[in-house]
Amino acid sequence: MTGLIPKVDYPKRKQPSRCVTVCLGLLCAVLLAGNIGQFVYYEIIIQRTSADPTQAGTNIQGGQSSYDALTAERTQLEARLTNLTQEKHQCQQSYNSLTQKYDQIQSNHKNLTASKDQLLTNQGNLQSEREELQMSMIMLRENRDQLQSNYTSLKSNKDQLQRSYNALNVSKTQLQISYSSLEIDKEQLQTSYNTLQKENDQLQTNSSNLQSEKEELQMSMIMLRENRDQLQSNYSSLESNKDQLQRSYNTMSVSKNLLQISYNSLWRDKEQLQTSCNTLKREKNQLQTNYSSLATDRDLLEKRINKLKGRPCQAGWRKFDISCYFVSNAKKNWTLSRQDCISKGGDLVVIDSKEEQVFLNGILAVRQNAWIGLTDSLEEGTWKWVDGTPATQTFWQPGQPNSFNGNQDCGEIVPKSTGVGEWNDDGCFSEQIWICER
Ligand SMILES: [Ca+2]
Ligand SMILES: [Ca+2]
Ligand SMILES: [Ca+2]
Repeated sequence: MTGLIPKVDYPKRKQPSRCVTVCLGLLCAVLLAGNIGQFVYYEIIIQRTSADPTQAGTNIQGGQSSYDALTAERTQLEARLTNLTQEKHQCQQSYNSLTQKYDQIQSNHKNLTASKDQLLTNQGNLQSEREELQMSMIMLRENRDQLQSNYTSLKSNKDQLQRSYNALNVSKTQLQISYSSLEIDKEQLQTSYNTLQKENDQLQTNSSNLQSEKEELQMSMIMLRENRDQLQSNYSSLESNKDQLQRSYNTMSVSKNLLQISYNSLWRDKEQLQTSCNTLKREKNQLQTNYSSLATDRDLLEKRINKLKGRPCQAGWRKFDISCYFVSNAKKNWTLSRQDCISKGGDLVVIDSKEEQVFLNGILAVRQNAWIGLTDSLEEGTWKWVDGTPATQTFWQPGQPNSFNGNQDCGEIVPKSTGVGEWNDDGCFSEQIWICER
């Protein structure tokens, strides 16, 4: 691994730049010392000249030439100073440039140092990997040796198997021949087996059919036995029924004779009923004739009623519906009152409707009780009108008729200022007004 990255001698690589820097520094110091020396020299000369004016006259000529020489020398020195200044500027520029390069190199050095550290780390890792790989290689070599020995063993086994295979191949050929022979035998046996299978199926079918026939026969036998038992019981039942029927026949014979007698009786009744029916038919025809006659009479009566309704009453009589009414002024007992009405062609009033009751109540004054044609003299408690009809619609006072003292058999009307008026039973001998109707 050391060959992959070449080693760099950084201290050696830094040496040229250091030398250049030192040289430039020394050059600058020399130039500065020259300038200082020249300045000192001129100061001393000027002081000597001003301090000794006597010698000056003598030395003016020599001094003028020295001055010229010094001026020329000064000019040369100034030219050299200018050159040196320019060189110093150039050196300064070079120094700056070198300083920049130095900084650049310094940063590169830092980067390279970091890279080196990284590479060293990588080298360490790679060394450990190499060691692992070496361990693996050792193990692989051991495995290879093991496999080599296994291979040798397998090779010997393979040779042995090859020999066995050859022997088996020979056996296989023999077995192939035997298999072909057995195949032929098997086909023959298969044919025989199929034939036997068909025969077996046929026999199986026959056996099933016979089994079902056997079961059907057994069922038939059981049913026949049951039928026999049923017939046996039916026979016994019929035997008893026959005896019962014989007894019933005897009874029926007696009943038949009785019925014959009843039939004869009924026949006679039927003939009588036929006669009655004929009679009733004749009566019906008669009633029909009567009905027709009554209808004719009804029509005649309606005509007469209409005629009566239009008939005027005599003087002193009042008209209501088809009747005329007479109210007496005199007072008599019930019997004499009735005789008076009969003598006038009518009878005591028969009240046969509420309207008639209202009319009579209206023509009488209050407390003016009057006889009407009502009596129970023929049978106590049975009130009848003078025309013989029973009193159906009545207007009795509460508690009446009471047949007071057992001697009240004649009816009177008791007029009222409100309502329709009431009736009371009174003694027939009492004398009071009466009302006739005709
Ligand atoms: Ca009447
Ligand atoms: Ca009475
Ligand atoms: Ca009474």
